[in-house]
Amino acid sequence: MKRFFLIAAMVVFSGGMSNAAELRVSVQADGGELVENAVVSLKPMAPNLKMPQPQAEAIMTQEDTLFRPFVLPVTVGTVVTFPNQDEFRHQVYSFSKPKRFELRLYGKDTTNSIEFDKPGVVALGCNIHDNMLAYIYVSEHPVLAKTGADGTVLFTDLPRVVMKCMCGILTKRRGATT
Ligand SMILES: [Cu+2]
Repeated sequence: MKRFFLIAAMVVFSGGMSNAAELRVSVQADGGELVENAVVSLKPMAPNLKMPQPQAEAIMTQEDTLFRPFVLPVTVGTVVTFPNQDEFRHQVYSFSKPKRFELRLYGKDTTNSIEFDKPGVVALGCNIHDNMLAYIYVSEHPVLAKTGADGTVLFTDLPRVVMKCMCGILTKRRGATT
């Protein structure tokens, strides 16, 4: 099994009167290759902090018989909409424990929204198109993001406190494209 390393390279405090900090996190596999789409979340180790507000809504699009994005990081309580940009219909479902659901067959004219109210990883599929696969990563922490193609993620406007940094790696099983 492949091992992954989390490199937090590290806190840069903004100058002047600001109390905000920046944190750049890099995720690498043990061969040194940079890992895209790793979800990095931060948990502040101090109580009663004013943290950046998590997003209340997010979008998981169906387009060209794919989900976009492949990995969607959200905080618990986020409502995700599932717009269909294709000329044909999809039937999206998940059997994952944090959110089991199935949307009825729908086309462009229907707006589906689901609240993700428990933490964990929700794998998405489509009953019509077997190759469709994506993940919604539901975190209890308000600060989270995924790595880009360069394997890094940059957090800004963080409070200047010690934070625990966690990472989830999601891989492309079932031969999804892109
Ligand atoms: Cu589909």
